[in-house]
Order: sequence, then C-alpha cells, then structure tokens
Amino acid sequence: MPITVVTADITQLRVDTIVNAANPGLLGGGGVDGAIHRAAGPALLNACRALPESAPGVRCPTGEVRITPGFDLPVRYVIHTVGPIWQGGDHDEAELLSHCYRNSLRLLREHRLHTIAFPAISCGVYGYPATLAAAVAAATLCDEPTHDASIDITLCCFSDAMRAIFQGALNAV
Ligand code: AR6
Repeated sequence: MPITVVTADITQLRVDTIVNAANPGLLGGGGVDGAIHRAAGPALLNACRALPESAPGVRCPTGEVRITPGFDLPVRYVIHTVGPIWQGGDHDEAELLSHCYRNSLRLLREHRLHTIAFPAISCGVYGYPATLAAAVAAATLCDEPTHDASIDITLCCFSDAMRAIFQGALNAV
C-alpha cells in the first residue's frame, strides 16, 4: 500500500476520493473544508445537508466518516471526516484521529475505490500539534493490511514544512 506525501491543494488532485477535514455539522467551514466546498460547488452543500443528523446539528460525530459525490471536483467522491479538537492530548485525541484515517480507508474499500488523498486532519483550526498528528496518521496507515497493493494513499500537505513533518513521521514507522 504505497503512501506518498505531497505539497498540494487537495482540490486539484485527481484521485478516486479526497478526504475533507470537516466539522460535525458538515455544512462547510474554513480551511480545507471551505476550499473543498468552493471547488465542488453548491451541490456538495445540498448533499451534505441531506445526510441525516444523529443529534441536533451533528451529521458526522468526531472520528466518523460520511461519503458524498465530488460534484465539480476532479474526484468521484469526497469522504468527510471530523478530526478531534486538540485539548491537550488526554481527551482521546489520538484514538479519535486514528479513527478518521481508519474509517476513511474502510469506506474506500467498501466503495471499491483505489486512490485516496488525506489532508492533515485536525492540524489547522482544530489545533492538533502537527508532529503528533503526523505520527498518528503514519502509525494508523502503516498498520493497515499491506497486502492490499491496489490502494494508493496520498498525504496532501499544504506547505513544504508540513510535508516534511508527515514524511518524517512515515520514515520513523
Ligand atoms: N489543500 C490541502 N490542505 C489544506 C488546504 C487545501 N486546499 N487548505 C488548508 N489545508 P483545517 P482542521 C490544510 O483547519 O484543523 C474547518 O473550518 C491546513 O493548512 O482545514 O481539521 C472545518 O469546518 C491544515 O494543515 O482543518 C472545521 O470546523 C490542514 O489542511 C475545522 O476547520 C487542516 O486544517 C477543522 O479543523
């Protein structure tokens, strides 16, 4: 299962599915979420709004995933996940972040897709220290069954500094 780390705008990538670092409401926001909604067009917001709420205003609890079409994006699907807000590290942040990656790959397999790109989930507005988040991402992805050579993972960082952190974490696994 090859894992590549790149510096790029995730909305430009031509993969089967990109992952969105969303919030539980799934109705858009800033950062990569805002960029994905802008590039996908208003149909994405409508698709998200149509997803059922599990509690008032919650369409995707932290660590879980939901899937929609990619609409105007050059991808077939968007997998929306919600990373944990960093609260110092003793509020199950690592486990919840790990669930984001693992559940995204589960959906990828269920939909028989092969290529996926992740942003640095939780590393922006949600405040997760990048070195710690990268270690969780690398450990989780490298823990996946490696016999599945048909799955190709891209870790899409928005700066070279972030790319170096994620590459370093992968090298350390
Ligand atoms: N392509 C790739 N990475 C990007 C892009 C892009 N176009 N834009 C930003 N990033 P964030 P979070 C990087 O804040 O921390 C939203 O408002 C960014 O530099 O997008 O999980 C949601 O609605 C950072 O490294 O996501 C939630 O409310 C990484 O993506 C909240 O932010 C994640 O930063 C989620 O916060």
